[in-house]
Amino acid sequence: MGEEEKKILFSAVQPSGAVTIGNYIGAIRNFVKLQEEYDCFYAVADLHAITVRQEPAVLRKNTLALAALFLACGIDPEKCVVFIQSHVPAHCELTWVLNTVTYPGELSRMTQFKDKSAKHAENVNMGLMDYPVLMASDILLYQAALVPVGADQKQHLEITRDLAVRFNNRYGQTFTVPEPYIPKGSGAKIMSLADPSKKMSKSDDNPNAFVTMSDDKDTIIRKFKRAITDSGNEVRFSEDKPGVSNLIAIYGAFTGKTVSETEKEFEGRGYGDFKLAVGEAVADALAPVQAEQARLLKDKEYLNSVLKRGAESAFRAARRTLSKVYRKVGFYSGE
Ligand code: AQP
Repeated sequence: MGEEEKKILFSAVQPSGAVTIGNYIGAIRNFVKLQEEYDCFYAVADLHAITVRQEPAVLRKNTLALAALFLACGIDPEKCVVFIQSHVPAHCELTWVLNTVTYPGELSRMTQFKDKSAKHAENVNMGLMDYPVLMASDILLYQAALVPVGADQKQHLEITRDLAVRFNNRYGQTFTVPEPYIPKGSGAKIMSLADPSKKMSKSDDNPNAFVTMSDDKDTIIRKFKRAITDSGNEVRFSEDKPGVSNLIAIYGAFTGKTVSETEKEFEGRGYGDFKLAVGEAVADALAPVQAEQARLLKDKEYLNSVLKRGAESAFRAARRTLSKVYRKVGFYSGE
């Protein structure tokens, strides 16, 4: 009795490849921090992943690996609801209804749609365009007040808010209008190691552009050694040094050091030393996570039980919102 009700939080990651340290810094590590304060729903977004062509066997493998990674990073399934998006049909059901209050123009304007359409010109499908409506459904189904995401997803959060307000205005108060939780400073958008003007993405064709959460130490160090840096040799965070600034942000995320602490540590030591130190810091931080993920992946029975329990809890919460939506739009319930 008397315990204050916690606010609800939702977020998800697509199993569209091996998860990168960008996904971790921008999103997953905040999932862990926020689990004490909020009632959290964390999903493996497999429905989103197929908006780009996936190899079915690889998608299945990546899905379980991502669920295990959530737990290995410290998401506690006793505190949070961890589930696979396609296990809860309400995500697709609400998407259909929200599609009827969404305009094609607002979807075709989305940066991610434009980028991915250009990149996958042979497969510009309706799902790719409708991605933000499915994402709005994910969030609104759980009445989430907060959504931790990287800066690249800000535009999709805005459309989610627009759709919630539009639906509420048309049919009466139904959805909580969510706020984004975007990490402050440079961690909100980790850039590609091969081209610091582009964000780091797990589906980048160049494997040297990203470091995955499962790369081994040698690979990590090699990738950082090859990372594109800027002219000069001074380790300093500034707009005209996007490559080095990105490495400073990554180093800070894994060591807890501030920008000025890092600049001081590497004063007069040059890029070579710094890149090696970043690689070592990242590899050392990832080693225990990788070991725990591997242990979990061997215990499929446990993982399946967590995901089954998660899907059941998510289903119950989602069903409440979906029933309300169906009533509001005038669907006959048969009761
Ligand atoms: N480079 C990044 N820096 C900070 N945050 C990032 N995120 C993604 N890339 C970065 C955040 O990670 C969360 C999960 O992302 P997602 O898998 O749902 O989709 P995405 O944003 O499209 O991520 P990717 O890695 O670029 O995947 P692909 O290549 O498949 O499209 C989100 O909160 C995102 O902001």
